[in-house]
Amino acid sequence: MIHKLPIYVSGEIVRGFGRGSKELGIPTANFSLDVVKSLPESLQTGVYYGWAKVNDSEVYKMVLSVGWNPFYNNKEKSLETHIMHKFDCDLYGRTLKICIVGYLRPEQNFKSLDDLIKAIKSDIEKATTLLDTAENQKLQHAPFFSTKH
Ligand code: ADP
Ligand code: RBF
Ligand code: MG
Repeated sequence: MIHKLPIYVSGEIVRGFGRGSKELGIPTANFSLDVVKSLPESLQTGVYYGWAKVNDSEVYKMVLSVGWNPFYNNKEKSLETHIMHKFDCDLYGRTLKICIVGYLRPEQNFKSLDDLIKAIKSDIEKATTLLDTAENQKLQHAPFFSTKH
């Protein structure tokens, strides 16, 4: 069964393998394993889109990967958010709040790093458009983003 969306998740941004920015040119803010384990089991792995806020920033568009990154064959399940905003510094230790709005596709393996990057760029384009609908815009203003926790 597919979990009903939206889902709201909040937690500290921790260090991952550092591959997002270096290898892909697409940084992803990682949540700790505790946060990953607190997700409903019915939330299937895959690529999602939604809204994100770091500490007291604005609410930005985001894309999210949930799973084991088949291209890298990770041992631990991860929850990684790429925020569609250019930040001037790194965000480790800050609080990330996300609203998971919709599902895009399952996680896949790819023949090359270039194919993985192309797929993520296409996810970002789709998410950018999908988040402009009136229904999805409403979630950008959800009370979740204006409370402290
Ligand atoms: P890690 O493996 O430690 O998660 P990444 O290479 O994936 O490292 O880069 C993610 C880090 O880059 C984030 O934790 C954050 O500090 C920083 N960062 C800068 N801009 C963004 C952005 N637009 N979206 C997500 N993280 C960003
Ligand atoms: N990793 C995969 O192995 N397969 C995927 O299909 C995949 N899709 C992703 C989609 C998005 C929008 C993002 C942000 C990441 C995705 N990743 C995927 C994870 C990617 O491998 C990971 O972010 C980097 O390894 C850096 O940790
Ligand atoms: Mg990352």
